[in-house]
Amino acid sequence: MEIKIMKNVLDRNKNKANEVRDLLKQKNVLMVNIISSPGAGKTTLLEKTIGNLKDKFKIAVIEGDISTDRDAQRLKNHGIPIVVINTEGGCHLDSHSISKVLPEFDLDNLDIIFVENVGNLVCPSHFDLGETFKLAVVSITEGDDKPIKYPMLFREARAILLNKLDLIEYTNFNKKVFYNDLNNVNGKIPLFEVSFTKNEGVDQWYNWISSQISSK
Ligand SMILES: Nc1nc2c(ncn2[C@@H]2O[C@H](COP(=O)(O)OP(=O)(O)O)[C@@H](O)[C@H]2O)c(=O)[nH]1
Ligand SMILES: [Mg+2]
Ligand SMILES: [Zn+2]
Repeated sequence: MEIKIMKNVLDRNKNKANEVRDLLKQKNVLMVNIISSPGAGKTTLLEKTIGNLKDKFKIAVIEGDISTDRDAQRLKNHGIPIVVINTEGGCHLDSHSISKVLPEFDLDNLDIIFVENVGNLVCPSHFDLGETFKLAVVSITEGDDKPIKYPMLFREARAILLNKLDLIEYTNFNKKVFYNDLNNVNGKIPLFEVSFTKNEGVDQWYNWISSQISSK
């Protein structure tokens, strides 16, 4: 019985997600669902990426936050449209909440919407938001075992950012182990090794995301 209830929830979420995806396709807007554990660097990624791309593309952000608007505050200097979805403790965003906030944006005047999902490696991977693709962010300080422990995200994502490379010498992060596990889960996925705070490795990421927007 419980299994059936869970399935109904996911089915309803999927149906709404397909509506969202159809609308965004019709409006020619890309939506990127950013998933990571808390603190991997999603908001930092957005601060830097918006700063780099905002002269070229029209960008908006949906901030999923459990109880504050702190991440949105960090982004507001960029002068782009931002909507906060406060999940009131909920550990993931779903397609219904995305569908509800989309009317806040002028979709005819946007190229891309970045969605910062709630920091959590588990259920955000299961809830389709109607995004064009998922982006996984992992960081050196979390350890090298995330692809093997949370394979769903790494299977579903279109690209991975491995952030905080500047800290690798202070940790026991083993790149060989990380890449070997990742290869078993998803061998073909593009991956960018970066340090967003030190602006290292970021140009390849900016080029890749720009090409995704340009070819939408
Ligand atoms: N050393 C280092 N710290 C980083 C890097 N990227 C983010 N941080 C820090 O990690 C913390 C969490 O980052 P944040 O972007 O808020 O993560 P989020 O919870 O995924 O949105 C902040 O103190 C950031 O300054 C990085 O490349 N190197
Ligand atoms: Mg954040
Ligand atoms: Zn959840």
